[in-house]
Amino acid sequence: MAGSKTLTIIKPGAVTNEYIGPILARINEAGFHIAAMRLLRLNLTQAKNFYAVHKEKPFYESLISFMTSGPVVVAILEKKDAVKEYRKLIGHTDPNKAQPGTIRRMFAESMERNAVHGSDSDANAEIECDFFFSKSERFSNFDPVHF
Ligand code: IDP
Ligand code: MG
Repeated sequence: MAGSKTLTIIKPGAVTNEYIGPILARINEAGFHIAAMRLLRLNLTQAKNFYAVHKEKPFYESLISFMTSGPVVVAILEKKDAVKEYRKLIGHTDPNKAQPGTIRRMFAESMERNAVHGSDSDANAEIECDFFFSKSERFSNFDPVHF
């Protein structure tokens, strides 16, 4: 269903700090359904492809190095208006500017090490979900045939 899903990554740092559980709790409390999930370590090619849009930015090399530094959790989250609702839940890219109670405000270490990724548009959510998950790995609440 269009507009109902987003991709999140619990980034290295948050995983290392044992924040997987607390972050998933916030996600569930906010009414998101976890439709797919995996723990993995991004290789260099995957990280560069995922963040290709930022390749001219001064922080790109450092971001790639950080994102490949350890395991991450990737997940597809479902809710009405998922992209917008999840961006609201995670807060501003810079944790110092994120509202109290947001995931980044609670769990980020810095602008780069900001705990989680969230897709920024429905089109990118589609691309990013396809980047990590095949159809058979998804268990959508909007497609209850899986249950
Ligand atoms: P977003 O994750 O809030 O969508 P983007 O601008 O798409 O923010 O940036 C992607 C990621 O790159 C951020 O989540 C953060 O990890 C990192 N990043 C963005 N801007 C900076 C910066 O100015 N310094 C260091 N890292 C940054
Ligand atoms: Mg972004």
